[in-house]
Amino acid sequence: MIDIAGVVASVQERIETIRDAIASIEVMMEALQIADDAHASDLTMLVSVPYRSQWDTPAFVDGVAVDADARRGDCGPACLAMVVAGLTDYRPTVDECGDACGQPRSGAGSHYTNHAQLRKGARAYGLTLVTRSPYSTPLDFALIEQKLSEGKPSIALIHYGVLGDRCALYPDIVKNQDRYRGGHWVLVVGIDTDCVYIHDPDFAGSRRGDGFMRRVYRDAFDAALAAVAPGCTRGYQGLIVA
Ligand SMILES: [Ca+2]
Repeated sequence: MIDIAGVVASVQERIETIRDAIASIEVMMEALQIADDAHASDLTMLVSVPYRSQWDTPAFVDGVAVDADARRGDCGPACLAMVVAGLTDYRPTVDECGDACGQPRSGAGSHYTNHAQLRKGARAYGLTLVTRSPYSTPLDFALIEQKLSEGKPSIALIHYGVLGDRCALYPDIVKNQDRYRGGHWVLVVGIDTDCVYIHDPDFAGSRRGDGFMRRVYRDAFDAALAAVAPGCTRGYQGLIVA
């Protein structure tokens, strides 16, 4: 004899148990969604750009030739090489970008690049770089964020010594940066509520990887961007991709 009423009660009890379990999962999923939304509101913007070091010796990285042997002060051409690799089908070496910029390989002018040289170098690869400074429109967070939202990194001129003084993330190389008080071109590839992410070409050898998406607190980066490096007339300058 089957106790129909007993079986029905048992099934109903199990259904209630399953309903409770589903309700718990729904609550959990809702909590996860809230957490995800909160994270998304951090305004993280990143663009994917290959990294190049200004100290690269002739080699292949991910199947692409890299070489930055021709000059010492080639942080500018290194940033240009990254922009070109990120936004075009060209994969020039840093040395080739230096040549395109018209930067001498030795003697006077071989230790730095200026705005006009970087604009000239970009044109060789079909890109238009536009100078930004307080004389027109300063290169600030608002402009950097706008360009990142367009999928374009920006080349910023920072006072490297100021950044070194305030960077808490790489204390073992702060002294190296402190000794360098000049201007330095870096590529801004991302930003969020706390930090700016830069491809800093001044990383070599075993530390090369640390130059990739180097995370710098916003206030530290802002101070380095605002500071007037020797040889520069104003802070907040750099180049954006048109
Ligand atoms: Ca070099």
